[in-house]
Amino acid sequence: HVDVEESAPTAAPPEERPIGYGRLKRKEDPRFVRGKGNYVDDVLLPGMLHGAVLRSPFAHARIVSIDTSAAEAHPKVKAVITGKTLEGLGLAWMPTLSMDTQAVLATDKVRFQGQEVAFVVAEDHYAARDAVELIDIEYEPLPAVIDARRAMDADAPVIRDDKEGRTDNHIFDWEAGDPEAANAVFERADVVVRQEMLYPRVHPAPLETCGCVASMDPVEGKLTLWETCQAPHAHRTLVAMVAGIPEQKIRIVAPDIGGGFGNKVGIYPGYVCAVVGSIVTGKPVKWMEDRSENLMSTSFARDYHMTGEIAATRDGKILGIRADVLADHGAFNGTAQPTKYPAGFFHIFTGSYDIEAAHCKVTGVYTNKAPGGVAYACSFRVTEAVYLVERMVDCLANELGRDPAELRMQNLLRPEQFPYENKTGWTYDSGDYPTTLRKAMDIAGYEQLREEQRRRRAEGKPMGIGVSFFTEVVGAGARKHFDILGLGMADGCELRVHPTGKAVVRLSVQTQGQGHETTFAQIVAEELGIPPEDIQVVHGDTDQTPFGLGTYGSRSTPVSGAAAAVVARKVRDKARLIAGAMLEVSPDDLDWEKGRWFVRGDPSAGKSIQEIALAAHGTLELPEGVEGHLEATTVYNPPNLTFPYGAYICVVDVDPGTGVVKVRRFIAVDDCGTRINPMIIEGQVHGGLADGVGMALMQLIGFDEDGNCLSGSFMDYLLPTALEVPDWELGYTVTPSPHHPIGAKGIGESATVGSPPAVVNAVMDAIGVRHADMPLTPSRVWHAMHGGVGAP
Ligand code: MCN
Ligand code: CUM
Repeated sequence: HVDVEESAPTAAPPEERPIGYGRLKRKEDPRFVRGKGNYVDDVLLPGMLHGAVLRSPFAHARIVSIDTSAAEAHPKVKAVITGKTLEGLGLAWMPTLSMDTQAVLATDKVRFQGQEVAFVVAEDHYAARDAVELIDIEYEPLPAVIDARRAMDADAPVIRDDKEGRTDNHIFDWEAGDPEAANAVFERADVVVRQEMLYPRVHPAPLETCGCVASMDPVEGKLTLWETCQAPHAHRTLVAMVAGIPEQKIRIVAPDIGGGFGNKVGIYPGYVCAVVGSIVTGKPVKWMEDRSENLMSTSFARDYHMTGEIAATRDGKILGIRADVLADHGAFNGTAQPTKYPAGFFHIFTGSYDIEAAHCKVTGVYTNKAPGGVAYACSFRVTEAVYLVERMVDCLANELGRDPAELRMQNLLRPEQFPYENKTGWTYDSGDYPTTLRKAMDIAGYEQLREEQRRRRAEGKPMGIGVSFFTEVVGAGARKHFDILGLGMADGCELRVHPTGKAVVRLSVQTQGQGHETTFAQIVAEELGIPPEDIQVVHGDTDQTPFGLGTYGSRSTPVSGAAAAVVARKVRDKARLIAGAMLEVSPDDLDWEKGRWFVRGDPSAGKSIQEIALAAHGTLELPEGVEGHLEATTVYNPPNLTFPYGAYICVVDVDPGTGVVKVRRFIAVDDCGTRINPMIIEGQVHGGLADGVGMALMQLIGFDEDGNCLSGSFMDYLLPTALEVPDWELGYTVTPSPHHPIGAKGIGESATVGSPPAVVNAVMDAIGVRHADMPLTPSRVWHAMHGGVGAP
């Protein structure tokens, strides 16, 4: 049953009409709302054992000795695995997504608090946890590097002394743009504003933590690995390379995923240990981390120390932007990003503005903190880039005494400049920025808000209005330029239409809550005219789906969504040939209307896609060169990325006595090109806006000076609830991507990327301070108001 919401904008002009039934209710939700989801922790296999990880209490320490005898003597323990065990198998270290190495279980030193040191396999989860406590380890504590700004000091302890010849904590230097051109515009600018800012370490914190079930079939030599995973095919190849198991003997299954947000892109030591545990015991082994393990040891996000500089003329024309960044990558460089780009896509930091020159420089360093990075709905560091430029534009507005919305309007790229080549090598595909900003200002009632602000100020009530305008870059490949560990970012897709006209589409991407089972059916439905409920979407199982690099960087719609449209068009073309044979006319004389081919000039003579599917499997004599059945495959290699954008306005009230920030209103106008399912898009935006409020006001993975993680639970790491967020006020514009088959751009991370600067800009506007770092907790805001931390 197709359930189309009343409010579906069916009367909208064609370019705004959503794809394949628009606001279709999510096909996956009945199982979720009835408690029938199938998550990794729901996987139960006969004879299954349970693993638990022993973790380091120190941020930096030498391992003197490990005594596992008491744990091994525990009656329910089946195996105790240490770094030594793994060394024997050549598995003590594994490659990271950045071509670095990471300890699976520590052998020489521990390098962050929470690092994996030993793995116990036992009959049940509780016994495994108990036995972990019985392992006796002697550590020799070492001084730790916690502040990235100290990492390159001459006397800083060398963290990665496992690497031959290493004498410091430097990882990489990387730059983009033209330094000379940037210097030239900065020299002739009337105004230069410089600001240091930190995008603090935060965590994606999905509700479902990470884990796996590893089952090695000793007879077939086949490994089945159920994993919380955003990229099953990439994981399979990696497992094959790391463990030396032939790739065809590995099956990765990502069942229902309870949120990923980037946390489930990489491979964690626990997965490798579970595989080894299964090989050693001959039984399936489940490992599921708890909340503290998730927050303390899995892929964090951000941790960028940035210095921004913006140059402008006195009348507010922005000429250039520069950035100097120190990137804290933790103890192992495990960030996920294309090989060419160690700072991800940070070089989109020129934002949405028509400028003359730009230059950025990023230095990566090791610290004694958990590895990972890039995660948390960031589009490969676009979060940091957008935060930098949108804070800098506000700093400039502050310096010039200009209204921040008006200053943005003056500098935004104009529609006729697209496709626009920016100063760091990106080609923005399409956009009409002023219309989008204008729309957000209209929804907000911007002029009235400024009026109200003046009134309230006079009464001693600080109110702030924060604006941000962001341009994202999502949808990597092309495979020539974008890869993970050498695997190019192209995605396969397979579509079969069965004899009764029902279809199955197989994807290489992996939903973690984004609704792919619905929206990908809608894409195929739009192209073939088969109703979405007749189209089954298969994903998350490498035995059943074509190769592709998975879901992150909001690439599913730009890449895999394009593949789904292309494969459906291939099926449609084949259906045309078969319809010609059925109607005994030349295929050239057929026209398509949604769901059927008909004879040009005689619409009554036609064949529906369902009739054609049956004939394709039947006894009909097929034309020369046409194979039977109705199916197709494709691999989509995008010619460019897509550049979604948006204008956000945040209204806050600040309690002058306590520094508590109340987000009163939040207006978000997004443009993700052609909209497939507006309801799902709104859900993605709602989630991302909540993330943004969380990061701006309350989230921080903090450490004390010894490297103890201070944010290991939801008591300390705060997720915003319905109480902390307003009713979101959304709008949209539609500027299709010119190169995408249906004109769609990504949306999954737009709001997380665009909203933090809007909130921070609003708070700074309220308290009249140029800059204070996130999270803007009450104490930080209070101190900033009273000339303390973060005052100009
Ligand atoms: N969509 C649409 N029309 C468009 C664009 C997208 O209807 N023009 C739909 C898509 O078809 C898809 C959803 O919106 O159902 C998100 O699509 P897309 O922007 O392509 O992003 P991905 O599917 O690749 O999702 C990844 C992105 C990332 S990288 C993070 S991080 C994040 C995010 O999605 N993690 C999430 N949103 C999340 N939402 C949930 N519920 N859970 C997560 O873990
Ligand atoms: Cu950067 S988090 Mo998402 O790209 O999986």
